[in-house]
Amino acid sequence: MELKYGLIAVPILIAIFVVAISNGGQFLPGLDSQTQEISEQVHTQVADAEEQKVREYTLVIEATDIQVSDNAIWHAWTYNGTVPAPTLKVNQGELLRVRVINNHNLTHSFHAHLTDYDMKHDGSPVNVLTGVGAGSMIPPGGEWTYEYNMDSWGTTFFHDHASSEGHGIKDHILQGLYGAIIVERDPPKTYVDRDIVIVMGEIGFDVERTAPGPTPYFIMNGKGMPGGEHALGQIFEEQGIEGVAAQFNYTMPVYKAKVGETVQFHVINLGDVIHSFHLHGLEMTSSAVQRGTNIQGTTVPLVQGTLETFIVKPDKPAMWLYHCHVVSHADAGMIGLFIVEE
Ligand SMILES: [Cu+2]
Repeated sequence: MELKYGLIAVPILIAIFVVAISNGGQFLPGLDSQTQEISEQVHTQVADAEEQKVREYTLVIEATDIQVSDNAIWHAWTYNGTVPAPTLKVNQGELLRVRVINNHNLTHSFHAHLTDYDMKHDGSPVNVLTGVGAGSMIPPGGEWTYEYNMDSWGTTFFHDHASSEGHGIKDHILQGLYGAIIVERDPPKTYVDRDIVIVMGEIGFDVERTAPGPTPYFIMNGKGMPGGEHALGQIFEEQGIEGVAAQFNYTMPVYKAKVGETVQFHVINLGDVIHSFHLHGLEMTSSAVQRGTNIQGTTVPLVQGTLETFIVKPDKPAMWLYHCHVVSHADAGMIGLFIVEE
């Protein structure tokens, strides 16, 4: 049976491709790449007679209901209403200042995997134990402003580092409190046309099932389609290409780029189990962990709390699948599409 499903999935993806080609090379027109906007403020401050640019963001922690499938609502906890949080972009040499307001009914924090900051901005339980920056573990209704010097460049991430009675740090993170930080190097990488952030993980504990059937568990950017490729094939059989398109950025993260662009993927595992990221059909050149080398076998291994950044240069129109190569996770929902248009 499993072989049969695999054989079905391939022709279906080819069928999607043919539909797209017959449409003038435009894959499902009207679909915009998914973006998460966040406003920022930039100004210059003078400290110790040295000028430094300050980049400021505000994040609000709040309960957010997310319809993750036709039969499930995730009562998530979010920074600014999305999972993952909006990506914070900052330049090497700047001061990153993040004001975090806690509008949720539990204590939370903002803990960034960065290296040049005062301990009072750690956002971990040690702040409470030592009394240094105890407020960085933010009680309900409170706020804290975290500051970091951006000495080095690259991609990293942040997450809640609090726990509460009945909910460990695992629950606090998987409920949705995480996001990426991209530190642009000085001078900037002007050759990158597009950044795509993908955070892999498992869904939090508070998912309400509203109808029978499987619900998403393994997710990328908060999205997962139980049944994976097989489920996608069934949707195509029953509802045609429109049914497939209806899943885009609903149960399946979908990103677009143009032929000839240089696209940088930032793939992060903030789950509690190992994930791996496999992108079909494109040479992946590492710009982080394996810097400068091609990623062998086009699969990135990601243990918990790690990331890889890589560059692809698509040279022809295509619809490429990407998925966790712990393939049971792909079956359970971890699939997505990278669409390259003329
Ligand atoms: Cu996985």
